[in-house]
Amino acid sequence: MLETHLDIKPEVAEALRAGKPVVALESTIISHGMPYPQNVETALRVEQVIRDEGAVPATIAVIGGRLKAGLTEEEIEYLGKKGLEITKASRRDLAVLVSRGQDGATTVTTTMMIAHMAGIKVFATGGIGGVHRGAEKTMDISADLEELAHTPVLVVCAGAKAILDLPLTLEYLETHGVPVIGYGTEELPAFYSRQSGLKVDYRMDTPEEIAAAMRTQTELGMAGGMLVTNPIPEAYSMDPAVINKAIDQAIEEMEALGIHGKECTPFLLAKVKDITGGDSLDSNIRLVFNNASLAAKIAKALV
Ligand code: PSU
Ligand code: MN
Repeated sequence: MLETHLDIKPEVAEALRAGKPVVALESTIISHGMPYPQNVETALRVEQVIRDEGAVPATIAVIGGRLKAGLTEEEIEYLGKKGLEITKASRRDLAVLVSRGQDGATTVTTTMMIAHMAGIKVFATGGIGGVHRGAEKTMDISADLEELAHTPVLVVCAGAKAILDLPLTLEYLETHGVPVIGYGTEELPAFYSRQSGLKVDYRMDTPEEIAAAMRTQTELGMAGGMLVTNPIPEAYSMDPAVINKAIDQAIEEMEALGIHGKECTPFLLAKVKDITGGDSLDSNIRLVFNNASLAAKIAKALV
């Protein structure tokens, strides 16, 4: 039944059959996370980073109602050009988009879902959604956290950014049984910068160690995922004071405009980019490459 909705790109299907490493990539980052044309350039380059490591990339999206595990260059270009016109697709959107034959840019949540359907175990992105600041009142908690609790896909990200309430995000992950691993660090990285002042659950220093933990989680019959947080390379790390000030200002504007729900993250990303004169976008692009490279190494260690 599933097969009637899922298209696995031949190159990806072949790699999975042959037991070769595959890394999933999301498409909300393309349509909603970055402006055109940097979004398309980044999406294509990040696939190349994965190939250079000897793994096969599978960018995931919903196109014309088909769940796609692996996109062509033309499809990536299409998602990037259409940008915000493409529906940001979380779990609640998936069945409706498919039944209507529409397009969707997959978030961490739906990328994990489709990766799992296709048999892909490792996924690289920039940042995950989390518990938003003020969630005590708004109840704005990303479905990404719930998906990490239930779907056995390992997600490599650069930590969570301060547009979220980081301590509450960690609490939520703990409650739902998701291990948070720091790659080469004990401190939770904060996306644009390496420092958050918070601790991860476990520090691991090699892709092999991470792959072993994921393999064991599966052997134990545990259904959930794992979150690997990979600090942005030193050279591109932003001053926490500068970036946090920009984030505070962006949140103030967002509240004044009454923006809420799924528009929050894309609004804040675009605003922070404007306030920092584009510096945050450069950092964002670099950390995605860094995560793709680590994810490919973990995928290789897993097969
Ligand atoms: N963080 C980023 N860039 C992004 C996102 C998060 O730095 O593009 C996207 C991811 O697709 C993530 C989604 O899954 O935003 C979370 O949205 P929400 O908070 O509405 O669940
Ligand atoms: Mn939300």
